[in-house]
Amino acid sequence: MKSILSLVTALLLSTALAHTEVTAMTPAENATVHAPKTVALTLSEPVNLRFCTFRVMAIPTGKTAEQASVLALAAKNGAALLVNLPARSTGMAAQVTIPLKATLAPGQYVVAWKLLSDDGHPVSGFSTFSVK
Ligand SMILES: [Cu+2]
Repeated sequence: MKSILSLVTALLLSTALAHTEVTAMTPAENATVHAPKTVALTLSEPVNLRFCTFRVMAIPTGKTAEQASVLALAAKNGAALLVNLPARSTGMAAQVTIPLKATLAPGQYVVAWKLLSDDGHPVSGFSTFSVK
């Protein structure tokens, strides 16, 4: 029984380790910056960009950052409410640069992502920054 438990634990740990994470980003989480031209993310391992979605959007009044991230990920590529330019990237990369529309207005923004991990599981997350 004990060995089965440790096997299960080992499997759970290896599953967790296989999930791709965002390890760094610019603007940094919760940073206040002058209108950036791009958002850059560093991932814990290369992912196939074809199966990943990256979105940047102003957080609508009355919405939390998490709610805004869900809206951003559900929006069509190139939708007017997004401030990132439409992307059709393919290939493997651990460094992702998201180009933004010209001169973001002051306010709070969410960066939302949905990645396909190496093990085939989707991983989504978000970060926020403010433009002064
Ligand atoms: Cu997984």
